[in-house]
Amino acid sequence: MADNAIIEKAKKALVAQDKEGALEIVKKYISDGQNPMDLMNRSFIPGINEVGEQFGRGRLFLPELMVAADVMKSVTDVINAALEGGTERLQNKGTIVIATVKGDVHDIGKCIVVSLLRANGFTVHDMGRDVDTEAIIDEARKVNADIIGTSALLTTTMSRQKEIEQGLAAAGLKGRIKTIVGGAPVTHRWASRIGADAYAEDAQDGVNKVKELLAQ
Ligand code: B1M
Repeated sequence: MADNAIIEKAKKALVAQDKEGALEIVKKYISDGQNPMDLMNRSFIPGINEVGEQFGRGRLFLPELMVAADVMKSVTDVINAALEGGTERLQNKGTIVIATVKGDVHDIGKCIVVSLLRANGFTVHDMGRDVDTEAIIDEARKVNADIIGTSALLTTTMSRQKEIEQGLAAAGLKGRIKTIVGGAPVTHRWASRIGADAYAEDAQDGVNKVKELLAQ
């Protein structure tokens, strides 16, 4: 279990937009053989949420939000590399196409989900962010995906997740390709309303739900 002082220090470095400080803590943590998801869940996610809250209240402005996002992205990249590199590749347990929906550039959470899925032996086609609905469905068809996963962070882009369900139904693929949705404004209720097969609250929940969907 991580030392509370390190957890607090890492969170503070992110909120203070101190990239060097945050990276130093992460690298040392990993080289000490500790689980970096501990740092992600207890320092960096609460830290970026605090930044988002301050931005929402007008206490931080867009340039500061962007610098904090850059720090978050850098530490996430290091943590994701450690997660993926440290895992022995097993046989493919299932194929997932994943993307952040059209009009939405938030991809930090989606990248964490991708890394944890890969670390658990799934083949993931990560299409990136701001991805067109049709392109996501085409890719899923092309790679014979079992599941499409989408992330939406804006209330204005959540409707793209509904478009995926409608697109799959129109293509006669609903039910054959399962869907999972996530992102900060997304809820279980939203997932049920649009007819998605699963909702995941966080990355670990995403892995669990993917396993459940593939077992059905
Ligand atoms: Co923006 N942003 N942002 N932003 N941003 C939010 C989302 C916001 C809530 C901030 C606020 O006002 N308090 C607000 C949205 C309000 C709303 O929709 N009602 C907002 C806004 C307004 C905007 C802009 C419009 C600002 C502007 O330009 N005026 C703009 C929009 C750009 C666009 O997309 N078109 C914008 C831009 C940006 C940055 C580029 C600066 C940056 C993103 C950088 C990047 O991602 N590469 C950014 C950031 C960093 C945030 C906040 C602060 C943090 C998001 C984040 O990375 N969280 C965010 C506030 C917040 O969410 N608290 C905010 C950490 C990440 C690990 O969590 O992504 O939720 P999250 O992922 C979690 C779970 O949700 C889940 O697992 C992850 C790990 O636990 N999950 C899944 C996510 N996807 C999943 C998929 C799954 C399963 C689980 O299966 C497929």
